Order: sequence, then structure tokens, then C-alpha cells
Amino acid sequence: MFLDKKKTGFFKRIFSFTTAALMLIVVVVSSRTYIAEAATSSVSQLKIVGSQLCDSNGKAIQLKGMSSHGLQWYGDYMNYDSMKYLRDNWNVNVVRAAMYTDQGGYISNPTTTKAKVKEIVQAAIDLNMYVIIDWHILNDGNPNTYKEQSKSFFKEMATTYGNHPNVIYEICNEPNGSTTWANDIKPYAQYIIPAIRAIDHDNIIIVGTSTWSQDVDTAAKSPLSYSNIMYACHFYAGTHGQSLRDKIDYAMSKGIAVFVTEWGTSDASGNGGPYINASQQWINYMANKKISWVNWSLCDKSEAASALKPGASTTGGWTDSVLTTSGLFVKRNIGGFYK
Ligand code: DCB
Repeated sequence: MFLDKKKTGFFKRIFSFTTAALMLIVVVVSSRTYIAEAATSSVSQLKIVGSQLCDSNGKAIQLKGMSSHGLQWYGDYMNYDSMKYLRDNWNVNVVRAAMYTDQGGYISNPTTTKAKVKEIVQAAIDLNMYVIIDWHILNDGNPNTYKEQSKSFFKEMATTYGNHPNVIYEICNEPNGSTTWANDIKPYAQYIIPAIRAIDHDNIIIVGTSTWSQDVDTAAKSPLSYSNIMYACHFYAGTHGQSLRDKIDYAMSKGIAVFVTEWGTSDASGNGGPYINASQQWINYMANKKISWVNWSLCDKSEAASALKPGASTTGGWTDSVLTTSGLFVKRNIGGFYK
């Protein structure tokens, strides 16, 4: 009896020791898995080295992806499901939320427009993609027209999302008309950037340039003195060619970093073409220079630059037969496989 009790006690101790050891192993292994997952589940913190966009280790990185059309018209095409589809089937690693200011966008309809942007940013964070928050000025050719609204909008974005490396701020899509770098755009940038930087010290900020974001050469002669700044250059293959590439070469030789946050296979109206040979020349050029790019646009509007045919699903699953000539070309150049 006595012996039996002793024996039982011995086995109990062995058992509880083994249980404790096993539990410890489970805890250690699962926390390691968690740490490993956390490490891979976040995108790299981007930074600018010279004129090159780089990952956190200083290795050159080329982002490639799709822009929405105006969110007030075609916002339905940018959502968690469509973005996941683009990521998994087209190899897209960046999307752009084109939030028009005018034409029924943020200025006249801030609540729903901002909610859509937040939905897209959150989806990008959940999907480990980069997202460009685009303050899409266009008819309001001078970014100072709505500079107060812009400042409070970007302060809110930086406060809500600035700790996520996924977020890239594009503070003025396409200044145009009589707007100049020296008199208008640079002062605007000097007004908005410190407001963002007071909250978010490091995420990339992209600044538009004059003539619908084509004059990166002018900006390069008088650059901004903040860190992790890029300058937007936009092209439409049917309208812009070698002379615009020359401007980019010049800007990069001066040491500023260029991001093609919008380009189309069409002419500058968004329609006409698509100009596939001219687009291929641009794609090759950007690949050689490791210039990141975003194509205009992910929507089904009946115009040449659209990636999707009218009536295409808003949530992905697109077979090649629902892609336009432009969409198919862009998908293949991002690195998506044939379907
Ligand atoms: C840019 C704008 C973008 C515009 C495309 C194509 O404008 F950033 O918002 O998108 O390039 O023009 C178009 C849509 C149309 C829509 C129209 C108005 O594709 O469906 O109706 O916006 O909202 C540019 C770019 C370059 C030049 C001119 C414009 N350029 N522009 O070199 O002359 O006048 O809009």
C-alpha cells in the first residue's frame, strides 16, 4: 500500500514534469512561429537612397501595380477581394487610391470618399501591399486651392495609418495650368510635408510636378529638403515619349527619386489607342531604371486606358477574356501569369 502510494507519487511527478516540459515547448515553438509570421507578414519600410526607392536594407525595389479610376465613380473596383486577386494573380504589390478633390470627390463629399480610402488602406495593410493615398487634384490645377483640406486630410491619414510601412502619401496628383513649381507646388509641399512628418517620420511622400506631373526636371533643379521624398512623373504612351524620358534621366542624374504614380497605354485623355509599342518602350525603360509604376486604371469604363471590359466583376476573378487590350498588356508586364 505504502509502496504503491510512493510509486503513484513518483509517476505523478514524472507526468506533471513531462506535461510542463511539453507545454513549455509548445509555447516556445508557437511564439517563434508567431514572430516569424509577424516578420514576414509586414511589408518592408521603404526609404530613398540617392534617386532610388529601396527596401529597409537599402536594396533597390520596383513597385508595380494599379491605380483606381476616380473613387467617386469607380471606387467599387478597389476593395479587399479585387486587391487580393491583383496580388495573387497579377503580382501587384502596390495600389493607388485616386481620391479626386473636385468633380464630386473629397471636397464636395468628404465622408463617403474618405471612408472608401480608409477601406482601401486597411485592405492593403491586411494584404501586405503598399498603398498610395492620392490627393487627386486635376481641374483644380493649383494644389493650394484646397491646401487647408489637404493638410487636415493628410494629418488624419498619418495619425491613423502612419505607423504602417504600407502607406505612401501622394500630396498632389497633377498640378497644371499656370501653376509653377517655384511659386505654387514647392510652397504647397513645404506646407503639407511638415504636417505629415510631425506625425509620420519616415513613410514615402510623393510630390506632383507642373504640367500634369511631367516637369520632374524643374523640381530637380530646386528639390525639397526632407527625407524620403519622391517626385511624380506621369505619362500617357500615345502622347508622351522620349522627351519625357529625357526629363526623368535628367532628374535622376540630379539625385532626385521619381515614381510614375500614373501612366496609361492611351493618349493623355485616357482614351485613344492603346499604344502598345510605345507602352512597351516605357515599360522597358522603367524596368532598366527600376522606376516604380502604377497603371491608370482599374475600372470598366469604356475608354482605352481601362484594364477591364464593361461589366467586369468588381471583386477579381478576371479571365483574360474580360481584360481589355490594355489590361492584358499591363497584367503581363507586372508579371501576372496567363489565364
Ligand atoms: C490625368 C489625370 C487623370 C485622367 C488621366 C487621363 O490627366 F490624372 O485623372 O483620367 O490623366 O486623362 C481621366 C479619366 C477620364 C475622366 C477624366 C476627367 O481617364 O475617364 O473623364 O480623367 O476626370 C491628364 C494627364 C495628362 C494631360 C492631361 C490630363 N496632358 N488631363 O498631358 O495633357 O487633362 O486630364
